[in-house]
Amino acid sequence: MAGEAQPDCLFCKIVAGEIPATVVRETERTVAFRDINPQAPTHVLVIPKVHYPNAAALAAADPAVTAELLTEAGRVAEDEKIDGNGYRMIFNTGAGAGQTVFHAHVHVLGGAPLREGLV
Ligand code: DGP
Repeated sequence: MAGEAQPDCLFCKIVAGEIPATVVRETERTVAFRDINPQAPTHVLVIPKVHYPNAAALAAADPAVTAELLTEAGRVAEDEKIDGNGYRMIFNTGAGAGQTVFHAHVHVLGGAPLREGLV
């Protein structure tokens, strides 16, 4: 069923505590943890605990948790003190855009000057 944990999903396993992660924030419905392959001094992923393949599917199914995901991403930026100089939230959607884990997540990146431009 939509939203249910998927047995082969890496991020569902992190939610379940089956794979370790460096968790920096957690709510009843979201988890924020450090990316294993950081692309900036701060690189945190914020995910919903429910499984949807990407952010658009999550937003269509559960607007409330989508809003919480963004609120939590902003709080990560505050906690990490990257909000002053600017930071980036990225939702890669589809393999052609670089998505490799098909469980909705937002990347929070900052702590150094970020390259200008979108692609
Ligand atoms: P994306 O390319 O947008 O699907 O981003 C997936 C991110 O997940 C990528 O930046 C690397 C990260 N990642 C993959 N495996 C793990 C893991 O086991 N632990 C953590 N913390 N991050 C992971």
